[in-house]
Amino acid sequence: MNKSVTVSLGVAILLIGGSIAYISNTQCRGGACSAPSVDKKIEGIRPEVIDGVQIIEITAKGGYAPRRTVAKAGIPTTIRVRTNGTFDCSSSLLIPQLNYHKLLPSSGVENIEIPASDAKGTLRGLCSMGMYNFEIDFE
Ligand SMILES: [Cu+2]
Repeated sequence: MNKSVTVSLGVAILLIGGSIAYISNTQCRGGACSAPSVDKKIEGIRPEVIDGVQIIEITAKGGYAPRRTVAKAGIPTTIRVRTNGTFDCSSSLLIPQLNYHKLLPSSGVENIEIPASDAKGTLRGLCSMGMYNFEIDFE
């Protein structure tokens, strides 16, 4: 084996080894791909309270995110639903417990005010067809 063959063999081994390490780092493990783990991170964030009003942010586009929010019970709350190029049925939002039903604009912000007395238990929102939903747990 001459010198240049040995060097290129070494480079090839390094490249193969590197790409195997790269692939195993980016692979989904146990069916958990990057998207659900991002959702879990968002779920962990407590809603912000501004001037005594709790703001719960929900994004509506191809479903609702985060799917579950843990909020504080018994304080005035605003559910802020954002659409951004939302042309699927998640823009047709229903919150049965609040008798709320509205067709949201494809892009915009909708504030749904909830009095302190209604900020309790579990509040469920869903699209008008019932395929997508989200849940707010007041604790
Ligand atoms: Cu739907």
